[in-house]
Amino acid sequence: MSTDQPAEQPADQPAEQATAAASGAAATERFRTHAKQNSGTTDTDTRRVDTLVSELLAATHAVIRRHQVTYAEYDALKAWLIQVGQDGEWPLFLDVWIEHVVEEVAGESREGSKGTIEGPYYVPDAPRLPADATLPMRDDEEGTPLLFQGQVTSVDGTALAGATVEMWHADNDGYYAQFAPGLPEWNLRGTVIADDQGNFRIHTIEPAPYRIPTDGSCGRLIAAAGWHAWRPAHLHLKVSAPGHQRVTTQLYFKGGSHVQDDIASAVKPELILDPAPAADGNGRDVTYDFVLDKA
Ligand code: MBD
Ligand code: FE
Repeated sequence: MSTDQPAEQPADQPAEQATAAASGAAATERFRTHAKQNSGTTDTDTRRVDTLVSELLAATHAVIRRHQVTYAEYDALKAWLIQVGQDGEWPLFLDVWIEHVVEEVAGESREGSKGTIEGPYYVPDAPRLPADATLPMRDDEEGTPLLFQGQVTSVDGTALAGATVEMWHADNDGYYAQFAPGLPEWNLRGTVIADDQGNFRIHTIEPAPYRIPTDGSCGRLIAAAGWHAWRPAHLHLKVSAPGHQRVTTQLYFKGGSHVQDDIASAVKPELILDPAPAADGNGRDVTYDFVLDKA
């Protein structure tokens, strides 16, 4: 993942040189070494594979008949599918256009805090930090300072001492460490351990909206279909505690661009923050509490 990245680049060569192929390759490698639920087709029942794949194919056949799909269109699809793999953009494609429904199904029976998709850019084992912490960042990290604080409790109201709050997000240019060149390995990524009351205070900066790379296959699809390429600015989180289900979520900013039309369909009303001007006059503060379902 980070191993084939150039080491630190000079400050005059910022992350704008990020390419779809480089971030796609990193996301593909990350998935191979740490698939979301660590499972594959090997433990899926034959009859279920038959049902799911047969219905998926039948849905595709129906679209071809309904829209009289031509050989030219079939070949364009074939070329595009081949290229998605070559660009390493399957994680991006799947997480942007499909994962939200998988998450909807998976989260249906949970009562605690709402989750949403994980996306392609989570990396486990970010540096462990105390309950009152600043995420790793560059000395001259740009962006509005943000204090994100809250408490982790169980659905029964008990404070969850020592809960783990993993946070990762893009920088002020919309780039993720380990998936764009020139960023320190753990920039804006951390594993915060809540205090004995389940409280945490995380100092970071507000991320910029994320734009799907335009130079790869997903970008070509977006252009060909006349869509936009944007996700609203967001913080990614995984919150966990012993005896409880881990929640994977994202939080957005009220009034931010594309909160209403996220290309990844991953915004829910419960996930929109409304930060206030900071008490110390520097940036913004927001409180958001997490409630975890029992395991
Ligand atoms: C992201 O940052 C993201 O969170 C998702 C879901 C897809 C692409 C980029
Ligand atoms: Fe993201």
